[in-house]
Amino acid sequence: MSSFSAFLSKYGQGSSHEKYLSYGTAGFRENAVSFPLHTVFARMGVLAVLRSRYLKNNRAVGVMITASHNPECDNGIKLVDGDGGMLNQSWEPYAERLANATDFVAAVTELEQELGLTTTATAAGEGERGVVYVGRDTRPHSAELSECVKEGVEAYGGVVVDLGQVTTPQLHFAVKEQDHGEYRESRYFETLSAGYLALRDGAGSSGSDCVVVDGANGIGALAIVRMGEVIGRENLLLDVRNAVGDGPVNEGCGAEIVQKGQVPPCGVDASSDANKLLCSLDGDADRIVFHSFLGACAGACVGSDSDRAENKWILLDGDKIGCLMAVVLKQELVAAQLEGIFSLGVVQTAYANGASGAYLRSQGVPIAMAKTGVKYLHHVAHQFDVGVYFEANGHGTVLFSEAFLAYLKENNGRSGDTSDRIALALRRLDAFTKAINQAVGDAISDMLVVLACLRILDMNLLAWHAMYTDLPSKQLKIPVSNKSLITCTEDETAALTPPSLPIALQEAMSTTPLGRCFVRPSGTEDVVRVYAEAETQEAADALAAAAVAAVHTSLSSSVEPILSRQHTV
Ligand code: 16G
Ligand code: MG
Repeated sequence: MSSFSAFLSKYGQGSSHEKYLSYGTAGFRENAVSFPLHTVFARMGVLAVLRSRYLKNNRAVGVMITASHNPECDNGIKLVDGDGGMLNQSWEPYAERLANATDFVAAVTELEQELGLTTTATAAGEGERGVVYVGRDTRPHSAELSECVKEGVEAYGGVVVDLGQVTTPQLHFAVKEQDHGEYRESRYFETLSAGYLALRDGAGSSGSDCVVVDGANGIGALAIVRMGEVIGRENLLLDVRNAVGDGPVNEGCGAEIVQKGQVPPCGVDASSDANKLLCSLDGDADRIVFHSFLGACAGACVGSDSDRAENKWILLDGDKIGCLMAVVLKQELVAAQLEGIFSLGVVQTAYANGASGAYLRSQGVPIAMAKTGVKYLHHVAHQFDVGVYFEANGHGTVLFSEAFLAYLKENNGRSGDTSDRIALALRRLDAFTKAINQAVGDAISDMLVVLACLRILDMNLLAWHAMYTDLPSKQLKIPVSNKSLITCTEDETAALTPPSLPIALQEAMSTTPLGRCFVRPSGTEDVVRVYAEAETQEAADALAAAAVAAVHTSLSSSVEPILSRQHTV
């Protein structure tokens, strides 16, 4: 589409929907069948051009078409900022304004003026036009919706770089790496695979790492096969289940149901897959959890004989991944004699199992807390030179400070007075920075780093699982009409309102051994989420039930005055 007026006649000036769309934790997300997403997506193309033009040197930004772990009927949009991270939060209201505008031209003009972008993009010279990288997942409606975004970009004078079907982290990586020149799809695979091979180099046994991958019937299954080819079967043996076309995205499989539901995905088998390392990605491959069926085993085992006889299923979630990476990073920082010079810390959310926090403290690793949502953890992780962040649901990565990266660049490979162990530690730390996707949490990158970390520690999956034992936990959601009545402290560990709620929750916890619970309004659905953990599963279930009751009671008492006022009018 060449002109802005043609764009307007196609998509209209006014709002295409009645519901006010909010920019949730990770962008807009709706049912793609019943909600008119086309106009919203086209408008986000315009917003992306504005963002790129606003950034220095016309830095490219990204737009990803995906509804992540949601059912296949949903779709959504995630905006990637010029540094490869998530859209700067100060721009989220602008995205909402354009998505919901009843007079789109007026809204764009107003925004241009507010941002000081007085020349309209269509009249801007070459090099000032704004560049937008567009990626999409494998959902059936994603290709069409990505065309809408591209039309918005081009109609507003921007330049599209179409990445086609990519994982969300591939798009983040491409935007982050744009300084290296023109977009080259293979750069992602080359960088991560080289990092992984360097990280495992010289560690323990040789031979292939073996892993069964649940690709959630989505884009991750395609990208991971490609990564496996680049790495080579002599190093990595992948057995991909739930590939594209095996079923609807995320249906019966993928990280969401595995972690939240604490059940294995379809496509794996308790007896024929026993003792294998299994992992599940989500629909856009920006998170991962590991799992396994315990079976009869020859060497050291965890779990009782009866657990193994029953092929008991175990889950290694984001907390376990974060702990594993933190342990390796701490070990190598100590070996490189850098402990105390560069800081290391782990960022968790209220969902982190209490046992993982206790384990990290026992290892002398500081913990910082953040609100749920990648953008919040990412921000907090920057306070460390080596900042590991993971949500229990499997979103996470490691960030390294500029000072730390500069130190590695200067010292890695330096010979002379460096002992072998110092040199090895520097090599490993350097390889870690390449194998991990520092733009955003990345299921494929995280999987490679986990495999290399297990090698470095000479640990099998059972020893990893035995690092600490999770406290039994329970998660529930309560559909509510006004979730905003529930408010929490900044790190979401305690409720603030309605006023009776924190008191009731505190009371329930005080009578539960090792009991901890919290409630929070979801950032992605119209529900209040409940988390409870305790010494036993029964106690965790009971605590969760008590928290649900406390939410209902506090909400009904908080709406009572309004109802009674209405009655008296
Ligand atoms: C989004 C977030 C995830 C968070 C989840 C919480 C990103 C990329 N994803 O999926 O980090 O855990 O929302 O959802 O930021 P909730 O607010 O509905 O519980
Ligand atoms: Mg996702």
